[in-house]
Amino acid sequence: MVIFSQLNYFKMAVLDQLTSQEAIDLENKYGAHNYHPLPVVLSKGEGVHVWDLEGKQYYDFLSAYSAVNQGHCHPKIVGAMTNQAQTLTLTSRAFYNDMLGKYEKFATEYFGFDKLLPMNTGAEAVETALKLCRKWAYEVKGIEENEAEIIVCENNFHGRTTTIISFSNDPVARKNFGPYTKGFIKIEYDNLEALETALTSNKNVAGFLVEPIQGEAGVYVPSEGYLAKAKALCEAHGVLFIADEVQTGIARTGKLLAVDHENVKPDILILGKALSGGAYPVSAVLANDNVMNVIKPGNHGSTFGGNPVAAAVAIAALEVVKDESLAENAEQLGQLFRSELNKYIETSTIAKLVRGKGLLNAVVINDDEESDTAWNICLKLRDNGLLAKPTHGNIIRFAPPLVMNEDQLLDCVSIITKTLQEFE
Ligand code: IF1
Repeated sequence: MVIFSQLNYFKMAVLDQLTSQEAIDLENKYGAHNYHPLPVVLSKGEGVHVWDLEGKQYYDFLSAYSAVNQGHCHPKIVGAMTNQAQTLTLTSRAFYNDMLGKYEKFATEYFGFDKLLPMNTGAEAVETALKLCRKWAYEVKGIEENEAEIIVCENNFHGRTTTIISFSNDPVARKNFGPYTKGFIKIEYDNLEALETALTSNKNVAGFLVEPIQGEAGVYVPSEGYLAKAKALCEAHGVLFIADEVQTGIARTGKLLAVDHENVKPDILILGKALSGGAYPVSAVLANDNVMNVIKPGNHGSTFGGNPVAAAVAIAALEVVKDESLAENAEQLGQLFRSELNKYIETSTIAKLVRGKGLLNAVVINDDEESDTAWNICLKLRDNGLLAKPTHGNIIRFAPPLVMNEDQLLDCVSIITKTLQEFE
């Protein structure tokens, strides 16, 4: 056995380049099986393209779940990261560093808030927002301690921590992870009556946490005016409106933030993913002083939160969004994408509808949730040079990097429609 494993190791050492199958086998053998990836092994990314180990090129139509909005390995972002990484990577918040204050000033002015609390992952930022909302409820609103309730929506996705899955209704994400955190009221998404009822029948409501578009649920765009009316209801009841823009933010939906489509100003804004352009884990919670100032030294923190590399990367990533007009591009190309797909859907038996905003879209496949049709379509899309993945069952999310141009988009529409044609 020893000989075999040494030989095997030697073989691997000699093979500085793995085959895709070898890479998959390594993950299956040595990695936890907490994902079921599409069978493709990526080894290079640039702009809207990724390449597998055998050198095949693909259009990336997932963008790492909307983290790579600025395109893979954007030179300005990678340059900022490389430069900072060779200067000072991490100080912890035990000391000041010369990058964090600059980033906080830049980002609070960029999004229009008084303060920013820096974290690393989206889930950490959501957890931070929940803690902030609760503390504000006890110390400013005057709710009795440990009695605060936060309203959330059915079919939400806000991350994978124990508290966050406590208010998920996805059994796969939730089962056997109990006991669950209390203090959450679930209501139907895009239902203002349900929100009003929850606000009027519970005296301890502290906040309303909502995705401006429900991404993982299948790119559910709420009715026109929902966000604005929901914010108004929260205001009327002295409840914080908390927008989770981890997936919908940073120009993805055709505006800088998805809430901008309705000119809604959240009381707490949660950002992640493309805040770094996918180069480095960077997330953030933004709020005005009346909320953020309840946080005192020692209340909250993180080893890597606000580190110099994250600060440098986030500034560059946000500059790229404006310099390259990514929101405007997402708006235009998104309209083109949906209008082209709708032409195909008119006569299709396999594709039921396309929905979305900007370049966050999904196509609903005409088959039931349990079928593997959407998965098989994604396998064929992969063979035809485009990578996408179903969200739930029969819904395929299409979310390319926002740096795509019109010719590339039309090329992708052609790949998608030709692939769907094979399933008619
Ligand atoms: C997975 C999708 C899932 C998010 C929103 C917070 C977070 C996410 C609106 C947490 C993360 C990722 C997580 C990843 C798959 C992907 C995802 F919707 F984007 F497709 F799962 F629903 N708020 N979404 O979408 O951010 O901690 O991951 O940085 O967990 O499988 P994170």
